This record gives sequence, C-alpha cells and structure tokens, in this order.
Amino acid sequence: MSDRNLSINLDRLLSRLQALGQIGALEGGGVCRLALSDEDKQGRDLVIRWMRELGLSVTIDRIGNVVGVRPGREPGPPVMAGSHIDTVRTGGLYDGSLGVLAGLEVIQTLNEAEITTTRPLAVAFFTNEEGSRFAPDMMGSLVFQGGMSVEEALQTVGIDGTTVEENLNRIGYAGEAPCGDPKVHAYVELHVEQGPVLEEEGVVIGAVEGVQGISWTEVLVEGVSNHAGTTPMRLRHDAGYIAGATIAFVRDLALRLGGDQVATVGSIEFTPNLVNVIPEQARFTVDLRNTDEERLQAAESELATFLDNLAKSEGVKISRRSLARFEPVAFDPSMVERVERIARDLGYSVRRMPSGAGHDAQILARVCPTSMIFVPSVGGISHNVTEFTHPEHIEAGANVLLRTLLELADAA
Ligand code: HGY
Ligand code: MN
Ligand code: MN
Repeated sequence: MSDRNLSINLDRLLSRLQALGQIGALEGGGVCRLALSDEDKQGRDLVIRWMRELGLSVTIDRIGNVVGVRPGREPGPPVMAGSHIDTVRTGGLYDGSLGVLAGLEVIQTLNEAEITTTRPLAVAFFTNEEGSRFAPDMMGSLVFQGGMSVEEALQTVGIDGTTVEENLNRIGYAGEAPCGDPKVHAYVELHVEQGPVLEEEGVVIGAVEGVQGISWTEVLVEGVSNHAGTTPMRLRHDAGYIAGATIAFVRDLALRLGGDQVATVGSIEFTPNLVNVIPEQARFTVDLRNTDEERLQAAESELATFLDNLAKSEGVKISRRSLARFEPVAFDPSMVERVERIARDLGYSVRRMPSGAGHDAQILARVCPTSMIFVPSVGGISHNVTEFTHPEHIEAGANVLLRTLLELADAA
C-alpha cells in the first residue's frame, strides 16, 4: 500500500490509552503514576510488552529511559517519536502517554502496511519527565542528551526522601545501556496542548515553535515557633506569614510583568503544622515561567529581593534552592514548517504556537531537529483528573505524527 493513503487506527490507539490509564487509575477518574513508583513500573512493563509485540528491539538505559527501535532499509540514527508515561499525582490519560502510544500506533500501522522506511524508526519514553517527585523535570531526557550526569540524576533525593537510584533499582529499571544511545536523526513529540488556545480558536493542530523558560525554586523559611495565643504580633518570627506573603507577591509579580509571565506556588508544608503553633518552618516551591529569558530573569531577581527584605524585616532565615532552570527553546524552523504543511495537506486547521509546559522535546532539541504536534485540551485543562481530548483530535494528531515520521524517515 502506498503510504499516501495510510492512516492510523483510532480505536486501537484509544484502547491502548484506556489500558495504560487503568494503571494508577484514581477513584472517580484520572491517573497517578509518579515517576519510579510501582504504578510507573507497571506502566513501563505494559508499554514494553506492546513494543516487543510490535517487533521493536527495546533498550533500557542507566536512568531507565526506554527506546524501541524498528529497523529501516538502511542502518543509522533513527527518527524518534517519544514522550513520557509518568504523571503528576492528579494526572490525566493523555499528558505524555499520547505521544508514546501514538508512536506505537504509527509502528503498528506501518507493520500492517508492510512498509519499511529508509531510516530506522524509534519510539521512546523518558524517565521522570514530570519532575514533581524528583526535580528537575525532563530528568531522563536531560541525562539522555548529556545535560545532566547519570550519577547526579541517580543521587537525586525526591520529595519522599528516597533517591532516584533506590527507586530505579526497586522497580528493576536501572538499565545497562549507556545514556544517549541511540543517536537520534530527528525527534517528534505529539502532546496535548494543556492550555486553552487551540480550543478557544477552534484549531485542531498546534505546530509548536518552542518551549518557554522554566524556573523552579524551593524556599526554606526558618522562623521561631511560638504560642499562637500568647505571642504578641511584634515579637513573632512567623515562617507561615513569609510563605503567605510570597504566594501573594508572585501572583502580583506575574500580573504586573504581564505578557507570558506565570507564577505558581504549588507545594507548601509548615512545621509543626498545628493550629495553635506559630510555624517554625515553611518549605514551599515557586514555579516561574516566561517565553522571554530576560523577563524570566527579572522575575527571579524580584523574588530574591523580596525574600531578602522579608528575612530582614521579619527576623527569619530564608534559603533558596534551584530545583530546575531551563531557558526558552526554539525548535528547528524547518521542523515547525513540516508539521504545519503536513497538517494542512491532511486538511486540518493548524496554527503556530509556543508551549507553556515543559517537554522532553525541549531537551532533544539540543541534539537533533525537533518539533512538537499539539492537539486541543478540552477547557484547556491538564494536570487535573478531568483532562480530556476529543477522539477526532487524537486521530488528527496521530495522523500528522504518522506523516511527519514517514517524511523524516524517507527524506534524503
Ligand atoms: O512542568 C511541566 O511543564 C511539565 O509537565 N513537566
Ligand atoms: Mn507532558
Ligand atoms: Mn505534565
């Protein structure tokens, strides 16, 4: 069959998404497969089973990245589709999983059509893309690309006090393959937009031009615990107040800077966390993002000044630790143009756009021509158990992925 009439099997892709979504399924909907958890292991086992059933040769590297390769007529670096299968604690069916399972669907479609591409094809999932258990995010692809040593990644301590190494060993995914193999000819990631743009504009495909900058900071405030009833306000060194003031500050900062600036305090914990004790300690995270590196740096330094001033005025100690820092990334323009052209050729509406979320693609872009294909998120919702993308949009995205991979794998 000529590859001109090829299209993916939507029902098969949807049933794989549902099957993977059963692993770590939450009461009432949604998924929790935190990186290197037992649920992540079960998800890995299932996807690897599918890879092997499709005839892919599977390697697992030292940080647990998994790559399945389908030989081409000629040897050499593969054209890779990939993403991640770990999720946040209140994840959905599509974030990450769609890119991996659509890649497998492309493989199965080519197998059935008995089409062999010139270049090899690969489907990958990278370890710990989310970063919410072990920072930074995109950890697996960062080690794959060489931006982080495997030793440093293995020693990373998570929010539960255990290390990446302990968990990789526990779930049996401390692989033997060296990180960074195979070298990649080009990388394409299908992903749900996780934002409101495509749906608001009634557009089906996003040709992603790049990913915005990300700055994650952990703030530790050390004050003085004291009696909530007997301590006059003038004598307090209240770590809880610092946390609350900072949450309000970063929100105002983002609104004041405007543009693409966003700011989130997503996790916070008080010690001793009791109704009648002035918090001795507050530990919280600040997530700042912007498409413009200079503005992101301006936001970071305003936050630092704000905290330094508060430490003085409130008589507390404030320490900051960077958990992740990525500059904005622009994808190879010819790769963006390819997604846009293929979407149009297939009759889908398409628009160029940046990504607000971080993705493995922003790391792979350092070592090979890279692009992303977005499909709409209903209500712009993600990192939420109600995350949903319409089947026809999943089909559109997977067909654009199929064509894009075919073109890259057969192009001169
Ligand atoms: O945080 C992010 O943008 C991604 O989901 N890891
Ligand atoms: Mn994702
Ligand atoms: Mn995510």
